[in-house]
Amino acid sequence: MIRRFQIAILSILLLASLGVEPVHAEAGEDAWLRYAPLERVERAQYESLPTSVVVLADSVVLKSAQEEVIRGVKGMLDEALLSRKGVEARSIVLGTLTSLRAAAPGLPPPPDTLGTDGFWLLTGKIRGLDCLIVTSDTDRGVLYGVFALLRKVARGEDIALLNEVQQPSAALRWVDQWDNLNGTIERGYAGASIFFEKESVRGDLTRAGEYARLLASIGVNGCSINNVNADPRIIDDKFLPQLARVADVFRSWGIQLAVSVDLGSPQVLRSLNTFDPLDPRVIAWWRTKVDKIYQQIPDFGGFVVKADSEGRSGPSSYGRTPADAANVIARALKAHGGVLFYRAFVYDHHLDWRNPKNDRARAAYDIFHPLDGKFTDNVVVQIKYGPIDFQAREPVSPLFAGMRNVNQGIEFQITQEYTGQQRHLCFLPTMWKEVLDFDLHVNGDHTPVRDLVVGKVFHRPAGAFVGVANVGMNPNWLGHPLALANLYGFGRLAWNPNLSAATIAQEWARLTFGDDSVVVNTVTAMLLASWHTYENYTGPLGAQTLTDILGSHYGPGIESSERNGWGQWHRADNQGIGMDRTAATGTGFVAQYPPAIRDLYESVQTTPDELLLFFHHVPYTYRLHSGKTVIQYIYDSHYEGADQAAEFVRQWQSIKHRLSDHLYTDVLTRIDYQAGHAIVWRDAICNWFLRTSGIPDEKHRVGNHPERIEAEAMQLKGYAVVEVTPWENASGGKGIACAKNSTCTASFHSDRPAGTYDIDVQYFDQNNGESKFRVFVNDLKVDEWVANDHLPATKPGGDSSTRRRVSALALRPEDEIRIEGTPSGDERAPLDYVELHASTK
Ligand code: GCW
Repeated sequence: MIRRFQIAILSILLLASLGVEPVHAEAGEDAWLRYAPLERVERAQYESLPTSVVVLADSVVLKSAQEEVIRGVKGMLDEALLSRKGVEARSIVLGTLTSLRAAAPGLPPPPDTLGTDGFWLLTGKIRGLDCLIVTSDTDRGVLYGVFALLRKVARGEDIALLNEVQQPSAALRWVDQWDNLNGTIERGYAGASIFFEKESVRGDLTRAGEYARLLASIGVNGCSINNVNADPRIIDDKFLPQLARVADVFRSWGIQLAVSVDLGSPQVLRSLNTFDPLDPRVIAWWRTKVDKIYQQIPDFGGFVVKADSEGRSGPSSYGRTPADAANVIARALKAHGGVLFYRAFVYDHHLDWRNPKNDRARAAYDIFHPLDGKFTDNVVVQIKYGPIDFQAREPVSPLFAGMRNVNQGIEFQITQEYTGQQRHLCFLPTMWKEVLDFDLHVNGDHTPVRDLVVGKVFHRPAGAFVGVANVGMNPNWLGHPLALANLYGFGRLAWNPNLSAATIAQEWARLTFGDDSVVVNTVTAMLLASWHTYENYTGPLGAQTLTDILGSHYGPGIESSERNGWGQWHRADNQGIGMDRTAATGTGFVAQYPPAIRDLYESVQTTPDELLLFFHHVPYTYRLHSGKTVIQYIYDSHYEGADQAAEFVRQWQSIKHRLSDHLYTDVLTRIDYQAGHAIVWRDAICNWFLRTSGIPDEKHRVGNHPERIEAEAMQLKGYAVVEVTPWENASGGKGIACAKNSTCTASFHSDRPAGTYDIDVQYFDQNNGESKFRVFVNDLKVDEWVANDHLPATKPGGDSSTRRRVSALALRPEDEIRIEGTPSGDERAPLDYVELHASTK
């Protein structure tokens, strides 16, 4: 570490002595707020920028705004702005409209209403001096204006003449964290909680403050900090001072603190023998509790509730409805201006899978639609974008069209639970945009989801965007440097859902990596291709992500969806695949949509291919609109997806010299792994469908791997053959594991012509040991490594399968290739196969 630091310092000194600035793109904890120095040419256009910054009133938020301008201008333009109390010279002026009017009575009114969080950027004269004004009705709006201004500079935009108003589309733009009090995070893939450790709020909340700054920069205004599977202790009286400390670090960034609460709290925390929401003692309990919270946190945002879902307690225990429960708590919050988010993710996870009429997709609508009009106006019903659960492809939830007299919020998942867990590149704004742009045709009108969720269509007082973020202590917040584009994209879409995915990708790449257009364009192209690529190798035609839904939600697990009560069924058998959700013959789910959409999905002919299997059960030989059969599509899309994942590696390699070594290697390691894991996915799904359908791949790829040598077919010393379950998650259904406590070997002789080869060693890297591997060609050691990744697996299978590439080896016929594996703990140096490819180098 120290050595690396010394080298970094030396290279900076060296570059400085040469008068050269380091220009290589970097990422890291500053994320998109790096304020990297602009190139000289671009900097020139900001020469006439004011040299001081004036804040018209005292407030913690305005102070943040002022410090941010100073920080941004220093970083990008190397100018030290002076902070002033009054306008004495050309200045950047920050303040609310009211204070601005007092300072500059002659100022015209803004060209548009600003709303609570909107802002106005304006170049104008104050006391005859040219000023750059950032104003709003609220301090928070000024802060957002400052970030927008700095974004313009970072992107080299002209700011000489500004007169621009921006308002957010939704009043509530929140992120949820699923952090547990012990510091773990449910479905978090980037280290420990930034909020909690050892059953308490962390002593050092520096990261929480930095997170608040990141969130503010994209216009997020609320954050619920604990798991929706809530620990009742979060609102124990003893805990409230700790929550107040988090609220303190959030406050200066305009972020309202919220928490998730367990409906059983009145019973668990105090010896009430009930949590029946309509029991007067329970009503009083919530009121007192909420009052106490507001005594300590006057700007508290509110609560998030997950109830009657996945084993959580809920109103159904007392025959009460979600509205009964929500309203009791919401009324207590209302007195203080707080909001209650009640999640519509309520379903029975013990559904009888034998009954073809049962359908988990129906649950949210069946339960909440009848409650339309029954929630108080500070309740937001928080609806996942699709009717199942954050899958890589789902139709939009019909509930967005089904509740006219209730505030709605849309819930997206920034943390990539079902979309590669930040080990796979998957830029989600592309998917979110499809959801937001989807026209549900309420009353036959143009009613895209983006208008429904913000309350525009049904004239609701509030609307919300919620993103489950799950950032952690990992320096770059989400683990994968490119995954931060998802957090950025969430905030930008919550602010303005009309932005395109391409604009967001490009903006993010530019802010994060600087102004090298080759880097920006390459990264943008990778981001934009990534969701569809992921979908291609993980789940076809709307059959959902074919992952292990009973365990990690990570690698392939095709049958884990079936024959259990969770209801993520795809109903694949040896004749066909898909859920019949039609009104005529299926579960009737389609009838939950407005007529135009119902008709679209009711008919197999008009259902778009990408959702075919979500709505219909069809034979494998069914022909898609493209003319391809379903089975051939499954094969082709998985091969295309894996090929595209390999392409990401080449794209990233093509910009190597423009990136810092650290960034290059960090991302390369991940996308190289992804390319390997995409092959694991491809093979598992293709082989499973080949065996199940009995229909061969027209292109003869599936099941044919002439370049592959199965480990179980090698000469083994100490290694034993093991069956892998499910079988499709290992090549040939088998692997080998070292049965001794010392080193085992697996070897074979090359039967290829003399040449240069890349050797891919496919092995299993479990998280319960750190096996060592060494590769020899004859007696020459050509590679060695330790299997010490932390993949979500304790046994050989689709979650742990990974590969090591040994590049550019000269091989002669009959050369012996030998792999030595030394087990560690329960990880028995397991291997799946080796492939020899003519080298590309
Ligand atoms: O997707 C599922 C997750 C659960 C999560 C649940 C939810 C917090 O697997 O881990 O619980 O959704 O959204 O409540």
